[in-house]
Amino acid sequence: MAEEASVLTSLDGGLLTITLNRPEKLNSFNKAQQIAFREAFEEAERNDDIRAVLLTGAGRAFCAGQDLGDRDPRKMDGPPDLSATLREGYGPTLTLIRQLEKPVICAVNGVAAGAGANIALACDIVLAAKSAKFIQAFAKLGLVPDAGGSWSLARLIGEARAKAVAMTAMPVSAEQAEQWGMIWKAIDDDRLMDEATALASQLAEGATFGLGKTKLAIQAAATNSFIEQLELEAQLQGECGRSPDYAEGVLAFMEKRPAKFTGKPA
Ligand code: LHQ
Repeated sequence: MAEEASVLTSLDGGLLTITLNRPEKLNSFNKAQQIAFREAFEEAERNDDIRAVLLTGAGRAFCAGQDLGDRDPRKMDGPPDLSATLREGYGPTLTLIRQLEKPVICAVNGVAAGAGANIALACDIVLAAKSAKFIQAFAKLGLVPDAGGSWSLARLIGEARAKAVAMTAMPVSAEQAEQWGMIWKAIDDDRLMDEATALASQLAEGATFGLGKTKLAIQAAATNSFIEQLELEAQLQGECGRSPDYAEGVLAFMEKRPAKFTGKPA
């Protein structure tokens, strides 16, 4: 029997749903899953019909990070090259997620540990089931937070909390994560997928060009000065102003009807 795909994708309207699918290993990443995961985001970037992405996990977990079964020191000749795993494996996919000019929504359906937690935090809008937990498991392994975690945590929850959760590996509940501003919303478990799908579908029908530029602008604010950001806004707004969705948005307002966006660029 053919092995089941470790990453499932489905396209419904403009929404691409990506599901991590190794539930018996809590969707932890082996090499094949890492590659399939990257390919799913490459498709999201390449295919103009895709206007938003919803990322989630199969089974009771979102993702337990790296598959530690692949790192068993008893089965290895020497220490692994973790720099290579990050540079060649996780890094390019995380870069794709951050640079993709389309909204990426994450529905954290259960525990998110190690790289799994930080992949979630790299997404644009994160919803989590109230039973889900975020665990910076790295401290238990003698590692630093990776998959962008040291960056995301420091920016989202500030240095004091970031250092504490990273050094203690304490599980952070979804509700705590919401209160800290680490995620957008904690949602009752049985409502998570309906709410996440509704939000992602709504965004997939939005003014994709403008939403993509909104994402880039907000991300750039982390390193730009206020003055630089004003200039970036002027430049991006110039591009948005030439997009068909801007004309449609204004027309729809004047005609007192809902806008019908195409997501097409200027
Ligand atoms: C697992 C895993 C797992 C394999 C659960 N691997 N099987 C990046 C680049 C390069 C290298 C190194 O690292 C990184 C980034 C990283 O992600 S490092 C961090 C790696 N992840 C962890 O340290 C988390 C390890 N897992 C856990 O701490 C727990 O499993 C959590 C807290 C996630 C869930 O706990 P429970 O709900 O109690 O479930 P469990 O522990 O019983 O796990 C269920 C099964 O899943 C079990 O298998 P089994 O055959 O015994 O039923 C686990 O062995 C397996 N599993 N995580 N990462």
